[in-house]
Amino acid sequence: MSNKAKIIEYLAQASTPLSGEQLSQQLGVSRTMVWKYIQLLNEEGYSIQAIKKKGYVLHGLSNQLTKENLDYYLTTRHFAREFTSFETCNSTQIVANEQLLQRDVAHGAVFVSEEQTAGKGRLNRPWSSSKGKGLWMTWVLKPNLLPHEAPPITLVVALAVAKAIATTTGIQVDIKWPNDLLIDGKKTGGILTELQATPDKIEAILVGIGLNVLHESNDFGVDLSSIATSLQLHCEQPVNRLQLLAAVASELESAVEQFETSGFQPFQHQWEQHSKMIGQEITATTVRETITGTAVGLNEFGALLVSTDDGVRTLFSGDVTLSGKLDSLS
Ligand code: BTX
Repeated sequence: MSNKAKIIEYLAQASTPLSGEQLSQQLGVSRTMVWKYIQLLNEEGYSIQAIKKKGYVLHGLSNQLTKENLDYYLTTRHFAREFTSFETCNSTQIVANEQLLQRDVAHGAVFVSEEQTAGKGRLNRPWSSSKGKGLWMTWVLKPNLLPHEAPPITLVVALAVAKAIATTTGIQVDIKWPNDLLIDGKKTGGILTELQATPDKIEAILVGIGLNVLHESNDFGVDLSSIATSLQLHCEQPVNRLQLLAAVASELESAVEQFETSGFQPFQHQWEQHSKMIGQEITATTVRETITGTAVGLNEFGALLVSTDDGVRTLFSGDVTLSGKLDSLS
């Protein structure tokens, strides 16, 4: 752990101000060095106040997406240990793909950007990724799976992200098949999974996760204001993006491990419980057709089962609209 990270840890644990003398003894560096570290931490976005004759007090943890800030929260063995962040990029999916072509990227590596200028959703739909407001991230997975076993990974990831959101903010998001995270019917997150494989082997799965975290209502443009929401709009406490990112890393690490060993079956029931769409009338649009019926559950491969007048249909991909709700939910 770096000296700066140690200072944050000592200050976060202290119930009274810590003097420069106390910190210099704990770290084994001079008081001038302690003062310099405090300046740097404040520049990085932490809020550390120096109270005369008493010492330093930590008021706020930084929301800046740096490796050092993340390390403070990270508990994983592998996930997010390889961490690359950008102030801006076109799309973290594109960046991750470029990196994979150039070097050996680790399983569980993550690429994060404060802003994306060409963020994308499924079928190349645009994904709005405003600066400093969200978590726009791509995880590189190299799981021990065969290509045909990979498709339910989107649902496994959705569940893991929902759990991370619940532990960090207390918000119970609703999961809409196959890749949306909703609060009160509005989208707060989306997942884009891109598989790189030969018929015999998965080279990598790029899991793009877009989470609207810190947006105020007027941060969404006209197109999105009626269909999108953010976590902060539903949480009374300030939401810390780094804490959320670390929680996502931790949930993803254990979920992917379990998926590799046991397949989708252990997630099936949990997923059905998390999703309000089961039992509802839906319209599903696939590249081939539009189907209307009742969503009755998932099968062991993560496909959606829809009861229609012609019997139960099995959907492997598509966009779902809950009947009576806006098209934009898809
Ligand atoms: P999707 O195709 O299910 O959703 C895209 C649709 O969602 C858009 O057509 C638009 O209606 C709506 N939308 C766009 N931006 C937002 C937003 N910020 N909040 C709510 N709704 C929105 C979902 O695709 C998958 C999104 C993955 C995004 C991540 S971010 C990191 C990574 N990099 C990248 O380029 N994409 C992924």
